[in-house]
Amino acid sequence: MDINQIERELQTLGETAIAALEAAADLRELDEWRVEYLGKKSRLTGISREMGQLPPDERPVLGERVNALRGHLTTAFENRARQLQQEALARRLGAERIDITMPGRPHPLGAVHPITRVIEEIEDVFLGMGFQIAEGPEVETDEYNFERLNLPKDHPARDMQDTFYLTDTLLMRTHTSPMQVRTMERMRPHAPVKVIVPGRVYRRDEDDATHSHAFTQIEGLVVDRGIRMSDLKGVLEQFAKAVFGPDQAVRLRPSYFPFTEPSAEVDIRCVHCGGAGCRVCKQTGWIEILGAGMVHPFVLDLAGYDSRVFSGFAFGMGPERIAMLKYGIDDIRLLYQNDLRLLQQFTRVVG
Ligand code: 2NM
Repeated sequence: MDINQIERELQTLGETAIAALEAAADLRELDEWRVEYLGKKSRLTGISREMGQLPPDERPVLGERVNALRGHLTTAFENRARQLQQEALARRLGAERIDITMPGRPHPLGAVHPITRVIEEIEDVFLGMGFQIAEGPEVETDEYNFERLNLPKDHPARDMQDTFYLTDTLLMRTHTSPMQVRTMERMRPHAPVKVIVPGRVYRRDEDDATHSHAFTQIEGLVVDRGIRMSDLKGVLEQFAKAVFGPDQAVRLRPSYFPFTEPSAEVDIRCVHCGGAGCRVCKQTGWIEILGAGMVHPFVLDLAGYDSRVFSGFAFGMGPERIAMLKYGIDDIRLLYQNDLRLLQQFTRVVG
């Protein structure tokens, strides 16, 4: 082996290696290249070993050539490696690119049912006036649904409410008043009561545009020393203004309920014409939305409050009716059919 021959081989080796490096298409092929041209079994390493057989004065010259080529190939390898890594990254970024101008995927949002919405709004109003909220069983006893509310078995008012009986003594509650009796019993004999009771009630009505056999009620009850009918009117006025607008007014008309005395029907200004008179209010300018009255002394006594010391007022309303007035719904059945065309109008906007 003479030095000229080796120098020629180094020359060819360099050219071949650089060409092969250019041809390496990915990081795996690049690694194979490194093993072949710079590894322990590479020709370059082989030449380094063979140099030992050359005459001593020729070794430094050739050693320098070999080192120069190794340095050159190493630099070229590193450059190619960087280039391939950048290409791989660019390919990945290209494949993963997100088009931020695309419209977002629709994310369907549930709607709050108009009855629930009205209940929650009314609850907020009464919570703001210091009321508590109580809920109770839909299956009630004859005792709590009727007897304790001054509706004995032979009372004609009991026919007013056609009842779903489950047994002789168990029934589906026809109003939420039994829960108010239960609340009084828990607070007696002298704690003040200030509570509203929302919930489902049941009556054997034929379903039509304004009646349902299952509907919702919110009843309110305040019991304390010195409660007067003007307190009732003030509370209902606050309620009417909060739910139907600050210009609202309430009007009480005499009525009859077995559990209140005196009793009243409560009107607000017509939400449709504002009081001028229209089809909705039958030209009266007023719309009935509540029943109310001073709790009958007999009901107070039965619940354990001394009616000579305590007095109270109570009222009841139908969230369905209020939802229909607020949202212009003219058939109560629309509130129970869960037709998306109605429900989607009550989607809450978030954000
Ligand atoms: C109404 C109308 C008038 C009422 C009475 C009571 C109780 F339990 F205190 F006796 N609760 N609710 C009442 C009074 C309900 O709904 C139209």
